[in-house]
Amino acid sequence: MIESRRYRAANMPEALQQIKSDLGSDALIIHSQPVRVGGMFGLFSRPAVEVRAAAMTTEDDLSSGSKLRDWKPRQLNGDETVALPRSAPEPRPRPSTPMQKMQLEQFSQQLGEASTLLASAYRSLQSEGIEDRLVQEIILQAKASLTFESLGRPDALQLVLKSALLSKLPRCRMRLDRPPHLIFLQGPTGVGKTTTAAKMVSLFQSRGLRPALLTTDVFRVGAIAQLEAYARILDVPFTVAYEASELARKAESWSSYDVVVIDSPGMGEAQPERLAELQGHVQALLEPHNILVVSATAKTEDMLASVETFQGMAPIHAMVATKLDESRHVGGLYSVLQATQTPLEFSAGGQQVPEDLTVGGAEQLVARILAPWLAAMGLPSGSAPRGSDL
Ligand SMILES: Nc1nc2c(ncn2[C@@H]2O[C@H](COP(=O)(O)OP(=O)(O)OP(=O)(O)O)[C@@H](O)[C@H]2O)c(=O)[nH]1
Ligand SMILES: [Mg+2]
Repeated sequence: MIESRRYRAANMPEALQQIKSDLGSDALIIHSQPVRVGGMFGLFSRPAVEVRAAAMTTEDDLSSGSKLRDWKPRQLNGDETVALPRSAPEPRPRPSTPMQKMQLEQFSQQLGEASTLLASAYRSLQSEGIEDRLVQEIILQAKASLTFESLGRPDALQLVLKSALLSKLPRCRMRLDRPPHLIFLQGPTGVGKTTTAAKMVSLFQSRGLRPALLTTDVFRVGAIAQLEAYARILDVPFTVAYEASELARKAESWSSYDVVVIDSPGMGEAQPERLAELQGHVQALLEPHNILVVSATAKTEDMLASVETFQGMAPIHAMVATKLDESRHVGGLYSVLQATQTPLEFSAGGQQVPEDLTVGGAEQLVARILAPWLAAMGLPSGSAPRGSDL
């Protein structure tokens, strides 16, 4: 006959000593788990260990004054019960049929394959530069979407990973045929604001809209001439505003245009006067759509710092990511979009005006993030555009 009992002790050696003296040295440990004892409302409790042990006994053992029959709960340190009263015998599991055994084996094999796949995806997303906590969330979300049949299938995991990645980014609401009237491009120096302004104007033209170009960059040598040259090539009106009231007046005088794209000088934390001026410009305008331009080649912390700096001046409604053609990993950009919950409204993947600009770009971003993992799995990368594909 098998006897099983539960013991609770301060630590494992103490529990083993109890078991040995109660059940003898042939006793088997069936299960052990750390527990907490004492305390109030879950606070100040002490760690302990709970162990279930079993041993073979004979009727003789029970009748002839064996250790088992004499067994009683014992106290440790005067107040802690170290061994629990004898519990009811464990219900015996019904023997499995051959079919059930086969199903169990298949299931555990599928589970094993699924965890290997999930671990490889985890590593890949990490090395693409996605922040650790976010990778964990994405992998868990993808895992929860897998069905029994799809466990262990890389093609199925690809789909759920893609939708988990996309679900964490806010939706792009930019419509090329119905853009906001005033689009105000802002951002650090050299990220591609002026080039993007020209590309945008060209995109709006291609949809039959009447756009106009305006700049507040009166600081950088050659800035006015740069945008003026684009305006001439694209054949759109162009003007410069030197201060807030002039900006407001000129923007208003262009109310008959479908969309006015406003360029601004590059700036950052180190130029508080320019930032204050930018704030004045935003406040002077009637409902400008503020877009932060970031370079995908920048470090994650720098992109986050930019969002913080510009958001401190005026609300940021969306982002444009530039230089996607030059960035090897885009997980940092993904993490920033996710952390700040800012929609990606345009993506630029090259210097060509107007070719290298597309609306949105979250899908392409996700495709690029997944591309190395898909390649490792031997799956076609679908749409993993780079450079001028964007
Ligand atoms: N490779 C690549 N280069 C780009 C992209 N967008 C802009 N550039 C280049 O980046 C450089 C700077 O672009 P600008 O548009 O002048 O940048 P900016 O933000 O207006 O710069 P400042 O006005 O000085 O702050 C130029 O050489 C552009 O051709 C892009 O998507 N990919
Ligand atoms: Mg510029």
